Amino acid sequence: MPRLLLMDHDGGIDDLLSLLLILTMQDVELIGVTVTPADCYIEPALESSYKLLQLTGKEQIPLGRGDYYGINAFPAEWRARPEIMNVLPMLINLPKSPDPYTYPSAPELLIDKLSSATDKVTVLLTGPCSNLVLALDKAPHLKDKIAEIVWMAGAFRTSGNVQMYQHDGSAEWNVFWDPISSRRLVEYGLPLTLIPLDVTNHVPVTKTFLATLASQMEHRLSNLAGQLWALTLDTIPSYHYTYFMWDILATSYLAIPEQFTIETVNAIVSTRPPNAGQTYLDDQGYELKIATDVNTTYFYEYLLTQFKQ
Ligand code: AGV
Ligand code: CA
Repeated sequence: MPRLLLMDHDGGIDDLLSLLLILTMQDVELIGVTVTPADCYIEPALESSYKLLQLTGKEQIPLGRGDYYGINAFPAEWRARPEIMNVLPMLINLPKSPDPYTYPSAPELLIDKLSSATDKVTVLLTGPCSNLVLALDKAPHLKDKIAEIVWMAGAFRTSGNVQMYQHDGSAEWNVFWDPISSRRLVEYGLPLTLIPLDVTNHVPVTKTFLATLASQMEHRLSNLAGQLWALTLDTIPSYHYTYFMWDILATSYLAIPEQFTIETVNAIVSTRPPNAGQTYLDDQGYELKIATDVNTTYFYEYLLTQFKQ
C-alpha cells in the first residue's frame, strides 16, 4: 500500500518543484496540499499548485488555503517571484483554477484529512509549520495519526539564512517566520525529522545539473523543471546569492532516506531577538532527528530519473 502524505508548502519555486517531484513518486499517495502565505502571495501560489495537479491529471487532490500570517514576513521581492510560473508556456493555457477563497482553510483540511485517513500519515513541510500547529491545537488527538513529520527547517552547525534587523543571522527562514509555532512543534515531541541548512548547503542548484536536465527536455517534466530552476539563478544577491535545493532535498528524503546521514539530537527553538527562530542543540532540549549529510551524486541522479516520467 502506498504511503499517505500531506504536504504543506509556501509557494516558493522549489516548493512547487517539490510538489511536482511528489507527483512523480510511485509509492506515495498525496491526500492533500496546503499552502502557507510565507515565501509567496497566497492566490498565485494556490493557482500554481492547482496547475501542477492539473498537468499531472491529479486535480482531484484537495487544496487548503493558509490564512495565518507569521510574525516575521519574508521579503516582498521573494514573495512576488513565483507568480511568473503561472504564465510559463506549459501552464498558462490550462483550464482556469478555482477561486482561492472557495478552498477550505489549511488547518481545516489538515484536520479533515488526518481524521479520515485509514492509516498513519507522513506530513511534509517545505515552509513554516504554523498550519500544522494550528491544526494540532484544534484537534490534539490527531497527533496519533502522524507517522512522521519531515520539515525543511533549521540550521544547527552552520549559519542561518536570515539577514534582518534585530537578528544575528543564526536562524533559517522557515523557522524565523513563526518562531513561536516552530518552538511548539518541537515541543510536541512527535517523530520529527529536520532537513536543515547543514545538509541543504551541500546541494546548490548548479549549471551542470541544469545542463544535464536540459539534455533530456523531450520529457515534459524535465522541460518544466528546467524552466522553473532557471528562474532561481538571479536570486537577489543582497540576501543570499545561491539558490539551494532546500525543499527538493527534504522531499527526496521521503523516497531515498537511505542516502541521508541522520543524527538524533536534542534541540530548542529560540523565540526572541537576537536569534529568534534559531534551532540549537541543547541537552535539555527536545529529541528530534536532523539530516547532516547526503549522497549528492545519488540525489541529483534521482531527480533526473524522476523528471524523465
Ligand atoms: O530557507 C529556505 C526556505 C526553503 O523552504 N526558503 C526557500 C525554500 O523554499 C526561504 C529562502 C531562503 N533564501 C531564499 C528563500 C531566497 N534567496 N529566495 C527565496 N526564498
Ligand atoms: Ca519553501
